[in-house]
Amino acid sequence: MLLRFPKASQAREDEVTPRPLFLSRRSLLAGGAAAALFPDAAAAALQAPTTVRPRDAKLDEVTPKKSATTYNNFYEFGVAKTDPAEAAGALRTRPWEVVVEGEVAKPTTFGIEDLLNFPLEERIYRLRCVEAWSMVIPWVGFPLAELLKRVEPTGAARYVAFQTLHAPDQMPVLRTGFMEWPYVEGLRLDEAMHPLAILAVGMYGDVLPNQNGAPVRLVMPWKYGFKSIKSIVRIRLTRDQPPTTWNRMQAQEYGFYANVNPDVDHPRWSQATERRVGEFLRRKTLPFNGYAEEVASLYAGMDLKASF
Ligand SMILES: Nc1nc2c(c(=O)[nH]1)N[C@H]1C(S)=C(S)[C@@H](COP(=O)(O)O)O[C@H]1N2
Ligand SMILES: [Mo]
Repeated sequence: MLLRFPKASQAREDEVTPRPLFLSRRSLLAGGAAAALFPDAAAAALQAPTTVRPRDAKLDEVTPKKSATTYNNFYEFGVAKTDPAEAAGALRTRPWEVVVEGEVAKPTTFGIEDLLNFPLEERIYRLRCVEAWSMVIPWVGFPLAELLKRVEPTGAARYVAFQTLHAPDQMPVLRTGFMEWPYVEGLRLDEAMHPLAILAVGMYGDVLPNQNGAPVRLVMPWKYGFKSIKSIVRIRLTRDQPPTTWNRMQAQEYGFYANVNPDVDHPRWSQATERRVGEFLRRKTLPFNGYAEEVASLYAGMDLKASF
């Protein structure tokens, strides 16, 4: 299940059908669980243990891949949950570049091949949508901090702005005038640098399906799903808080922070519980989606009801 993606040098130009390569084994699971899951892990293939151990991995069953790839929000391809799986085949994910610019000493354009060469890890995270459903997904990616360190943020950088591809020829909803495009998101720089924040290039041991945000997306496990912007082409470090798509549309309903918080209801529904996709009984929603121990200190002294 653990994998490494093909290095750029190993991938053929015409390789449109992605294939997983099982070159190295690495896990953020607790040692015991990792050993149980990967009993045959060759010691030589194990990389340095990491200190980040999301605690939920053992508690939550991974959502079936079929559900995670057919029940999606990717409004560029339609508003129904099944639209992205049906329409995102039109998205061209090669060639692909991510421009990283703004308040940085070294503005850099990363090709998708460069991103696949970051040390990839598997991380099993909950994704909690603001619509009160959730999934548990084994992502493959690397800490966003690793990318940001490469470009050397200046002392003036306080926020990070993200932008999705804007391609009306490939994204049918962009031709309708419904919503303002491209989809944009933003984080405070310290949130972006947190070790739980990752850029994902894969899931379930394979590259990302288009409908899940190929070829590279953000995953912010302690925030509502809409912060986890898909198919990223631009990352800009800024002095001022950047606009975000859902906040711009409906500021009373969607804040800039969007931390999962069972105590702050959405104006039109409760956020206290959630339905795990594939289950009937609702579960209690946890503060920061269960990652409070890791991230709550980022918000010390803030009124989370006001800054929702
Ligand atoms: N570009 C873009 N990114 C997006 C969205 C979107 O519509 N467009 N939807 C968001 C929402 S609301 C959620 S819940 C997650 C869903 O991710 P998934 O479909 O891969 O589970 O993606 C987020 N990222
Ligand atoms: Mo969402």
